[in-house]
Amino acid sequence: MASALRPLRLLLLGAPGSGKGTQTARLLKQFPQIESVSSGDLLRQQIKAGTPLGQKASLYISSGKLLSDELITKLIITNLSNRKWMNSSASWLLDGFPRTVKQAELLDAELGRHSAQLNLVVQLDVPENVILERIENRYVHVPSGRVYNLTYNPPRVPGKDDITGEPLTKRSDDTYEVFGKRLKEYRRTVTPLIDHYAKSGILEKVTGETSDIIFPQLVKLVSEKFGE
Ligand code: G5P
Ligand code: MG
Repeated sequence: MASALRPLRLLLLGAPGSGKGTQTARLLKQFPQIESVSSGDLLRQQIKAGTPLGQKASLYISSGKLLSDELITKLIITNLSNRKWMNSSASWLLDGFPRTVKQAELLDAELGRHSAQLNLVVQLDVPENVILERIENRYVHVPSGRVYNLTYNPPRVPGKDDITGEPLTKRSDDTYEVFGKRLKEYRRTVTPLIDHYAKSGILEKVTGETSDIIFPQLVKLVSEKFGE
């Protein structure tokens, strides 16, 4: 059932494959007034469009490395400004950005100028052995960011997006080798980032082996803190 909300500015953070995109889609369905931005989706759209940024991003993504803090922060802040999210009582969530302390500081400074600081950060805590099994079976619809898994949430028609019927693709970074590098990057960056948000008192953690276990915990957090 859809629910009303006070303005929510949420960051979902978690390891590659922990279910950030999956939880985002479910939250948007549950709370239709929330909108979302995924840094990875924005980059994949740039790659698909063949822009100069996309060409650069492609090299980083396919090798499992993070883009520079300055570049990704500029992309996201421009996106937030274009949507006028910082100057309104909009409710929104970020998936995959910030993921370094430097990115968090740059974002804090920008949001602070608009009195629109993040007011909730949720860490999705999913065991790594569970995550590894998911990636081989992932397919995505790049224009929308919709994500499928051949066993967990398969498309209704094999190889096609449920809504548009357009073809699904594999991500270039969903190979065993690159996924290992992405996990390593996550382990390297996550602790300082968690410390950063713990200090501001807005950090929560939800734990579980499946997205079905995690989702009700997320809904509870959002409803308790922001429900009307
Ligand atoms: P992304 O795109 O941000 P990651 O690595 O952070 O990529 P990813 O892989 O997109 O995160 P996710 O969104 O957390 O994972 O997970 P998901 O897609 O929802 O779920 C994974 C799979 O599991 C799906 O197939 C889903 O259907 C399935 N699934 C979900 N729940 C369950 C379940 O309960 N059971 C089962 N069996 N399956 C399930 O970033 C990509 C790259 O972009 C650059 C970097 O190069 C990065 O590596 N980038 C940045 N660089 C610098 N700074 C930033 N802020 C950057 N952001 C992106
Ligand atoms: Mg994702």
